[in-house]
Amino acid sequence: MTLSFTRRTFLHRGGLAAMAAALRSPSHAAQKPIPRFRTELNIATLAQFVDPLPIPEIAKASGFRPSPADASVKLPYFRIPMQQFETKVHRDLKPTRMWGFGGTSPGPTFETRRGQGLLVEWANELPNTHLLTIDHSLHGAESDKPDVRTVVHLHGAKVPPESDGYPENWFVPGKSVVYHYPNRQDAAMLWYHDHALGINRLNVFAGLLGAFFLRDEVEDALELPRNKYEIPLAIYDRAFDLDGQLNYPVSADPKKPWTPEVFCDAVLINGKLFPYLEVEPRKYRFRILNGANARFFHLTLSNNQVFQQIGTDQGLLPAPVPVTRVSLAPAERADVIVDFSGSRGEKVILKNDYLNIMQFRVAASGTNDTSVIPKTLRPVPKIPESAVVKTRALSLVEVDDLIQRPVVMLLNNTHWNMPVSESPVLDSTEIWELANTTDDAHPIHLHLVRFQILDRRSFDVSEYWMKNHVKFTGPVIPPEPAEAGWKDTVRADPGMVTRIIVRFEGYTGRYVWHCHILEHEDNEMMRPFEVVAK
Ligand SMILES: [Cu+2]
Repeated sequence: MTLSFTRRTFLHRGGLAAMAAALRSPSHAAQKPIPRFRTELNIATLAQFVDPLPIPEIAKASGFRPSPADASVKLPYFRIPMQQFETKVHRDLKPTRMWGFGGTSPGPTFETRRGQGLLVEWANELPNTHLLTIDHSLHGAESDKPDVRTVVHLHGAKVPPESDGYPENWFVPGKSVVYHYPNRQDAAMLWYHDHALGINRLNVFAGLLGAFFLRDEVEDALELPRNKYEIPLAIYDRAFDLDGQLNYPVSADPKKPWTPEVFCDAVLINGKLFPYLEVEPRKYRFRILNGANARFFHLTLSNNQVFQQIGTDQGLLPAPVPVTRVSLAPAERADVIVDFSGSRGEKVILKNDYLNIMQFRVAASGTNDTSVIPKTLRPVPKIPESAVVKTRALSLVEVDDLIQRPVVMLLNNTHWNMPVSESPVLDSTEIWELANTTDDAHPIHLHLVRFQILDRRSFDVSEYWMKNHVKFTGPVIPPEPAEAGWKDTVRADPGMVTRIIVRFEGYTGRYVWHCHILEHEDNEMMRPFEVVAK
């Protein structure tokens, strides 16, 4: 097959429209395989706001076991099984077969504290048949691999490499692993999800994700809304067939069912379609996770009220940032406060772009609200560029075929199984310059570390390919105020160089960095990196 490094055009962005056009044309229909879409449920036919928002249970420890780091210390021990089950995503739909942790999707929420480590036994109790169509042409998902295999990664956690959920460390039904989470990091909303090589997008789409809260004394001191006034919102899109079953889109080629990105019209929040939440006329803290495979969310409130954004992926911002729109790329998190005290007796809709996704029913009266929105939250000292010992120029690349269909997505033109090329030294600081040569934004996630965004700047992509040289074409753009905190995932915009500054702290060993569009990650847009000793 001849490949070319062309940029993507609207041609395959509009893949569904092109496919529909092909189906209308008998000559094209005769040449092309019939797309294997099952009849998709039309979400617009469903009643909105008829189901209450589910709040996942808090995970419960089943006992104590010795710490792998120090046997004299006993750590809380959790056993979380991955299972298949049926659940109703909407009052008027038949139960949907899903995968989840502890029998729910999202799985149970972990409530943990800084400095108090814990052990989790992740147990694969799934059936031997996958719910969704596997693409055996993808690296790591070949036909000789078992269809059902999982490995769990705690996104945003600073953990030893053997507990990080390396994509090749998957295990099959009937097996389990025990991971150690030391929790030696600042308060933040982390999340756990599957990370198995070549089928990660399918395992997460099937439901394998959950939230993990890490608390500390700095957060405690802030008098933020808490307990029933602090609500996790895991948001992700799915498609369903007429029987209410998950319908993961596939390409028209049965030998290569992979699709470049999956965008679906049904937006689930904590596992429900169009849920509602009864709230008091007071402040609420919402911990929002974009758990989608590929969709970017742009959240607004129907009364144009502001969200006070108080935190990013890796914890509190220096000060609240008022935003009328919360933008989240896949895997990013936003910590926001919404004050409903001005909306007594009203209904406020949470929207994604112009579409309703959830309703808040504000009571006419309520109890006294003693929570506050502090003027300052937690200092985020800038990592000095003078500390940098190495700057890495790294490219984001999409390889297309001759009719500009994406074939593979790469980091720095290297495949997953090529030798490690990024080996930062423990406790050293580096700048990573992510030159995005594609037409899409890619959320880039580094395991183990937290980092800061320095800036973004547009560059001439043609010159970059022809002369291997970055010629900037625009001004330096600093991070938006709502992303100027500690991050673990950064939006690398198309045609821009995005610079991040990272200190590699915690552990030596093998980790990964990757695009968090799961379709990209499963098709080579993931690379190992190795933190080496000083
Ligand atoms: Cu990507």
